[in-house]
Amino acid sequence: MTLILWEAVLLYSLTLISFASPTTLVANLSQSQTNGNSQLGTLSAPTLPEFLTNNPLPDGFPWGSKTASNSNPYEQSPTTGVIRNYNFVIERGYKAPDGVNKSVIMINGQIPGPTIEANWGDTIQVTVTNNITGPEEGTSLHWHGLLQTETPWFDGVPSVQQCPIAPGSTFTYSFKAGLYGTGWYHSHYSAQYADGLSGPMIIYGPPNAEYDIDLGPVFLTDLYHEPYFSIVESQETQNLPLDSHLFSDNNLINGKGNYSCSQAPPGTDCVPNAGLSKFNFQSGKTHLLRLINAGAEALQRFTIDGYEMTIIANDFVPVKPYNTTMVTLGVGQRSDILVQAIGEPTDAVWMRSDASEACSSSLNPHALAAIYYESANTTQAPTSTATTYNDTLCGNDPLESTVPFFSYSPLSPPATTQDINITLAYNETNYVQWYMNNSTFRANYDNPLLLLANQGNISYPTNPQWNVYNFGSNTSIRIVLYNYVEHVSHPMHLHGHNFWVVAEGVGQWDGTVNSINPQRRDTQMIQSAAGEDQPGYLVLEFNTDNPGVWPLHCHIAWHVSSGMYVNIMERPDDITETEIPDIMQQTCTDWAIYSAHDVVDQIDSGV
Ligand SMILES: *[C@@H]1O[C@H](CO)[C@@H](O)[C@H](O)[C@H]1NC(C)=O
Ligand SMILES: *[C@@H]1O[C@H](CO)[C@@H](O)[C@H](O)[C@H]1NC(C)=O
Ligand SMILES: *[C@@H]1O[C@H](CO)[C@@H](O)[C@H](O)[C@H]1NC(C)=O
Ligand SMILES: *[C@@H]1O[C@H](CO)[C@@H](O)[C@H](O)[C@H]1NC(C)=O
Ligand SMILES: *[C@@H]1O[C@H](CO)[C@@H](O)[C@H](O)[C@H]1NC(C)=O
Ligand SMILES: *[C@@H]1O[C@H](CO)[C@@H](O)[C@H](O)[C@H]1NC(C)=O
Ligand SMILES: *[C@@H]1O[C@H](CO)[C@@H](O)[C@H](O)[C@H]1NC(C)=O
Ligand SMILES: *[C@@H]1O[C@H](CO)[C@@H](O)[C@H](O)[C@H]1NC(C)=O
Ligand SMILES: *[C@@H]1O[C@H](CO)[C@@H](O)[C@H](O)[C@H]1NC(C)=O
Ligand SMILES: *[C@@H]1O[C@H](CO)[C@@H](O)[C@H](O)[C@H]1NC(C)=O
Ligand SMILES: *[C@@H]1O[C@H](CO)[C@@H](O)[C@H](O)[C@H]1NC(C)=O
Ligand SMILES: *[C@@H]1O[C@H](CO)[C@@H](O)[C@H](O)[C@H]1NC(C)=O
Ligand SMILES: [Cu+2]
Repeated sequence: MTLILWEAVLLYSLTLISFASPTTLVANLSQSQTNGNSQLGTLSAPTLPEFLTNNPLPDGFPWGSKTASNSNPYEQSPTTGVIRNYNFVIERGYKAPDGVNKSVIMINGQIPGPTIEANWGDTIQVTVTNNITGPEEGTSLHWHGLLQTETPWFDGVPSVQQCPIAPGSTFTYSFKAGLYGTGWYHSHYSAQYADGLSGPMIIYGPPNAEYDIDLGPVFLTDLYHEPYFSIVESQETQNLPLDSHLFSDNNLINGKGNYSCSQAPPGTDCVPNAGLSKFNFQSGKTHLLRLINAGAEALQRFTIDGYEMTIIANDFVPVKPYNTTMVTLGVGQRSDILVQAIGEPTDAVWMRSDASEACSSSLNPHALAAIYYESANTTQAPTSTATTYNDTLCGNDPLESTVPFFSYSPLSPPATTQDINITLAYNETNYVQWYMNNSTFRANYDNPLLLLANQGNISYPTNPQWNVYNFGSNTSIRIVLYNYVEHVSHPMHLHGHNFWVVAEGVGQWDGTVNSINPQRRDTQMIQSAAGEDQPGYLVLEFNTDNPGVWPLHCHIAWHVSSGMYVNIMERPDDITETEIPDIMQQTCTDWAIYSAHDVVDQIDSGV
């Protein structure tokens, strides 16, 4: 009781102090100590498009008369012939994003990684050098949300389209920016991206709403102080309880956060008040913010104290603008939002992102960043009060709210339907695994499926399982996912397509679908079960306009590590007709040479 009383007094006096003199917001660590060469989260971060400064376009933007409402992006994307070149060197390092010195994997010394920018129809070309040492590891980069329609081999998933990029090797990805909006890229090798190997990817296209200032990426990530490999090891341990939870240590906005060092184990290299992200607002202007959930596990709830926000795109799909005071983002999802700076020129206000307490597990779920108007004192902490919201639903906004701007409807009925049950169980040696139709996935790094299918090989080992669903030459596919597990919802991500979400909910799906211009996107939450015969369900549809082998998986890093993953094989006959560049086979030759003398420690599914 004394303790409670003492806490009350302490809280009270803190409140008094903060009223007496506003707390300052001066970082204890330099930008280089928290985020390396990245400028994200600083007041000097550029507004976008940054590249226009160096690469002015003679005739404005290159999409001509195409607008967000008159062009089908899947059939009518422009081809500009412009190549946007990036050179990425991947290395391990130590940074302290929230003041705790931790092992990270960086691109060009940056965490988050460099922002890729392109116009709709450009070619993005990224040369990746794997310089990961101490220990060496393979790697690969996936371009989340892009369809790879002309280049299905550059999707970046080891065991599917390529062998891992061997330590010391260099590999060049080259693909079209065929969709536009806010995307991101990340490593698809084990859970590497949880150590920071990811970054924003922004593609400019015709707008579907007016705004004045593009503030650029707002990168939301849960943070784990332990290296990703140790976390995966801790999950791939015998006899873990089926309902055990792995808690993140913190939550970050643009790679920065605050941490109370007394929470850390004794001896932790920790500095309090490391520094929070800061953003500029100009009074009277409308700002575009590009929210990206690039985390490992957490469902993010994004708010700006007292502000209404207008959502204009979900993933790479512009939507009819709708208003909200809280934006929900599952891992992998993006939302473009417009925010009107309705305050005074001297205003300062908190931006917040909470790892949902109902849907996720975090020791410090509340991420903060400061927004400063043009005449605000940028060393003072804002004093605004958090917007309250309902944290109950572990799903996305209602499908009635999320209506694509360009109207496009699925064929009805689809040519084929596949049900997939999602369950959680111990495997034969008592490790907790996720099962898709009773089968947990394990990658074979040495035999990428697309390359085998290209040679006409479409029959694969069933133990361990490669979870290949061969849809033959069907012209359209419906996938009905049932989540039989209670208290866990999942962000389901499909490569190679924006799927239609034709139904979503909890209980026995009654077969009803929304078939008129339903929400399209590349990642959608499936809700948890509400009881034994009350599964969460998610009904996806897409047309098979993109021959290839496409992962469909949960985007929670630790779940995909434990097998929550299948491969969609689309039009294998056309895959055999495809000419795949020799460099894809070269990734396997290099990987074979490397793995012949270094043991590859694949403790998880591999992707
Ligand atoms: C960090 O900042 C706080 C206040 O902002 C200060 O009290 C503390 O001494 C600083 N710590 C270090 C290691 O600089
Ligand atoms: C972080 O830890 C690494 C490894 O222990 C060490 O080399 C480095 O100096 C530390 N960095 C800081 C800023 O303390
Ligand atoms: C890779 O790392 C080594 C050792 O740190 C360094 O000497 C080399 O310059 C790096 N390579 C690249 C391409 O940065
Ligand atoms: C950051 O954390 C420190 C230590 O817990 C705390 O004293 C300080 O008030 C926090 N700063 C902010 C802006 O939340
Ligand atoms: C949406 O929010 C904006 C900005 O607060 C506001 O101007 C607009 O009137 C709102 N629209 C609706 C339909 O409420
Ligand atoms: C900004 O706020 C800080 C901290 O309260 C104060 O020390 C400084 O004088 C202020 N600057 C201006 C220009 O008012
Ligand atoms: C919160 O959301 C849940 C799920 O959508 C709903 O059942 C509940 O009524 C809501 N609560 C409030 C107070 O609005
Ligand atoms: C999924 O589980 C339900 C309930 O146990 C069962 O009736 C159904 O046959 C299963 N479907 C598949 C594809 O395994
Ligand atoms: C069970 O899962 C663990 C962890 O992925 C794996 O090492 C082990 O081989 C699996 N056991 C069987 C019998 O497949
Ligand atoms: C689903 O599981 C059943 C039973 O193991 C199996 O017969 C069937 O082939 C599986 N379906 C697919 C598409 O793998
Ligand atoms: C899935 O596995 C369970 C337990 O091994 C078994 O009882 C069930 O029949 C299997 N279901 C299918 C569709 O194979
Ligand atoms: C297909 O490839 C797998 C993996 O290399 C191999 O085990 C299998 O024998 C091959 N099948 C055929 C028909 O070549
Ligand atoms: Cu999951």
